[in-house]
Amino acid sequence: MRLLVTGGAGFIGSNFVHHVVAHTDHHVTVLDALTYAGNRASLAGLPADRVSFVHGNITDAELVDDLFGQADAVVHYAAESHNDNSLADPRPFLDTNVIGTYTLLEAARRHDIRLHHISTDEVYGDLELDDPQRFTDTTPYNPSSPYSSTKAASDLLVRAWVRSFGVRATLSNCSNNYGPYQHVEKFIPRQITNVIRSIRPKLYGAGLNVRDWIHADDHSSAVLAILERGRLGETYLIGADGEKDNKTVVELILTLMGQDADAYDHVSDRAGHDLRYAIDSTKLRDELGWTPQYGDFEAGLAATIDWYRNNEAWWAPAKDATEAFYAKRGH
Ligand code: NAD
Ligand code: TDX
Repeated sequence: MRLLVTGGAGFIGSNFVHHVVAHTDHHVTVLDALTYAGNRASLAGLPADRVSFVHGNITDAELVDDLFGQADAVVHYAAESHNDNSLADPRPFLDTNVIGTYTLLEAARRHDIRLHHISTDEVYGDLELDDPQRFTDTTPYNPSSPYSSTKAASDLLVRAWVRSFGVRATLSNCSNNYGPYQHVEKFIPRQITNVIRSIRPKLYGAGLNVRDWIHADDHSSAVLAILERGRLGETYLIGADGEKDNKTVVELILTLMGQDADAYDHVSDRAGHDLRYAIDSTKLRDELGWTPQYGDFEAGLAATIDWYRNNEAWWAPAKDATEAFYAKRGH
């Protein structure tokens, strides 16, 4: 199969490309605009006869049309992905997440091509800490931030194009990913690289917010299962039962890196900060037989810490600008 992967130079997209090369015979064409979040080095070392790279924007209808004409299926990761950026400047989120997804849907319709749309659990809003319920594919949409509202909009466009035009699409909403190649603006890599740089980790507010962590490689195996065996028009939630509060995660990073567990600072909270996400992935597991491989969060985190220690050349160019952005916002 010839796969077109949008956003394949980003964190989760590049992990997916590595996964596809390792576990299938598919050929991958990456379409990526190389925004601040895209990095060609995340695809280094992959065989040239399996992966090709196109530098371009998903809002470029002519380019997208051309690439859809050469592919058998499309996996759509490209997005503006960071909540704090969406609070500082929402516009690029509308352009890429909404207009970009619309552009792909129109091309999918013209070419009758199979499309898998990648989304997030944040479209469902947040849960109370003691709520026994977790998100399922019937949970009502209730996004909080400019980021999550544009992802919700993109999901609804996909569903409308399935129903109105018969586009052959599936959707997935995944919880928080961790692993190699994640930008240093995100929580886990920010704290790991802070410790490497002798900067104290920064916890928003009291740090009681809960995220449901999954390794990016487990996200990739789930997407491949949906692409190959998922029912058209369906939404699958992807999660690995990894709920942890932020304070626990920071303390674990510090301990694994040989520091005192309390050697971090509390900083100002994020506006509108979602309290808790939690995924019920029963549908994915029962229908498609998917199971996560990285059951041990502490082991996965230790491997991720090693990766950042061994790949400073990959993340160092982005570190100072990221910390300057946070300093300006009191984070
Ligand atoms: P990322 O910010 O690391 O990567 C995004 C990639 O998309 C970058 O390579 C960037 O250059 C590219 N891109 C951005 N705008 C583009 C455009 N207009 N045209 C072409 N390419 C463009 O993001 P990520 O964390 O890897 O997230 C990937 C996808 O997974 C997103 O759709 C996100 O909503 C979703 N998701 C992320 C998480 C998470 O924990 N990070 C969880 C669930 C879902
Ligand atoms: O320095 C920090 N300190 C801190 O306490 C940062 C950067 C974050 N946080 C908190 C905020 C969140 O509660 O950590 C948690 C995780 O923050 P992010 O890494 O920014 O992720 P989040 O906002 O949860 O969104 C992520 O998961 C869902 C991805 O960025 C999204 O793309 C995905 O859709």
